[in-house]
Amino acid sequence: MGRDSFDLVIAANRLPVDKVTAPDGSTSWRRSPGGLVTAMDAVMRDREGAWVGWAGDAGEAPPPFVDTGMALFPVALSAQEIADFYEGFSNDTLWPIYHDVIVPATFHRHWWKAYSRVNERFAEAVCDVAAPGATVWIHDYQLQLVPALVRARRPDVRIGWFNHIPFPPVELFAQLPWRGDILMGLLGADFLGFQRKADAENFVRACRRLMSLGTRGEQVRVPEQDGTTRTVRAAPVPISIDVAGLETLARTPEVRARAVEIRESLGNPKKVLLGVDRLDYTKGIRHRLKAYQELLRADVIRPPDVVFVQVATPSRERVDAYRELRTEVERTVGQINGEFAAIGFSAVEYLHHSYGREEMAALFLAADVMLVTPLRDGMNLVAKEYVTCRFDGDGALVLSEFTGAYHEMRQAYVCNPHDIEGMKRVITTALTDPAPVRRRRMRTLRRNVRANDVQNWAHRFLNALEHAPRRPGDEPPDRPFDQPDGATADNPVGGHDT
Ligand code: GDG
Repeated sequence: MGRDSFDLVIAANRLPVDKVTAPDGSTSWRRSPGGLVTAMDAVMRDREGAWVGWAGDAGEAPPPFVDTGMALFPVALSAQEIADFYEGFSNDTLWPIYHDVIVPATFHRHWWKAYSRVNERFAEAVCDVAAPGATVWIHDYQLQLVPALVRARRPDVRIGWFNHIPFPPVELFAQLPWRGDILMGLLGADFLGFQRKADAENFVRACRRLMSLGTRGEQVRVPEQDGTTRTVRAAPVPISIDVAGLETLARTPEVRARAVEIRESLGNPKKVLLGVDRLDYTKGIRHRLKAYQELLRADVIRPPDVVFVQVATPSRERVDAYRELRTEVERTVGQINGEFAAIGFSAVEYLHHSYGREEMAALFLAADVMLVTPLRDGMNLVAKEYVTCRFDGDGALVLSEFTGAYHEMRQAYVCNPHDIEGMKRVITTALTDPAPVRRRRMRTLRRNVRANDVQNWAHRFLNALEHAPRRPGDEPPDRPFDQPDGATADNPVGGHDT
């Protein structure tokens, strides 16, 4: 590795590469699919960039290496830390709290200790490679303590953090025994980016209510140990996808031919419905299946005219709530097929695998109706990927109003996944609307997604970080900071919103 310090340092739980083991036992790195890598490509083109993250295996970390033009610095996680920091605190404490407590959160003090320790390790790794005055961009809920830990060691660097998932309302966030440490960890940043305006507002409100900090609009005032104050800005910067790259892929003759082949192997139904999700309880797969089952029972739709393909990518299989979800989803799929399939065709094609990008694009192109019905989702990239692949202008997107994507894609067939009757109506409309109506909606959706692609998102984030006010006086002096609104340590969620 040539350099040892960098102007731009990314820190994310995972490195942007996966280890591949060949049949002869040799190993190499393959760039992970996913928009974040593409976005970083765009911003690293003109600067020297480094990426700090876990390489995916328990135990000692591999030495730093360069891959696809990025300097990669692996952080080690022991098997115990994977269980406590990652599966435990990140995915079984924070994830449910940040997603409306769809399942109850689990609290363990030793998970929190592991979370703090691993965040320390990430912060050290970042400080080791950041050049003087560097820009540090930290990602997601696994690394919420890193901003303050980096600032304590390196006051010279500019620190940004982006939350890929929702930030919960203060009433839910307040359940966390370590809520104060998390808020102070995040407030080490200069700029905090969120998917929706409501997420940024929830964060600012939590600072006011739980930490008694002064706030004004998007800004939070943080007292420093030396008696001065600092300003931190929290604002929405909704993430997107690599629109040009994905559309180019969808237009290739191979992907188009594969889309035709997929429909043929499904028996050329009149309508194909599709769901693509990590098998996660936030994604609303159970509610979607229930609505579909009731539509079948009411004879509104019937196989083999209609078939529903559900890709459920394996996810977090060592966490109990995920194991239970899988059992339940698979039981329902079995029930639906038992009732409505016949020899030679099924009512639900359930695929518990992960597929290549080409296959995903072909599935999108083959689907008449895309069902994106999460109970809560930070953004949901699948919604944006579907409309991007529909260069033919056809297709219908059914979209939950509880996704971040809904705020940019209101021309979709919008549904509330908790309202099964309502969801059935929306799915029926999406299946039966005349082509001109469908195509008009799709045209607007495609335009909206194109207007904010992932490269644009990365530039917007870095621009906001660069211009974030750092000291009082940097921000426009239009009105005084709101004082904390009467909340106390005993009654943190009391008081009124201003
Ligand atoms: C988090 C937030 C936010 C899925 N299966 C396969 C596959 N995928 C791809 C999809 C999409 C991505 O994975 C999933 O992104 P989502 O946005 O839908 O959801 P999360 O994984 O929960 O992501 C979310 C996101 O971060 C970004 O900020 O939008 O709200 O929860 O790109 O296409 N890709 C391939 N094979 C699969 O089997 N190749």
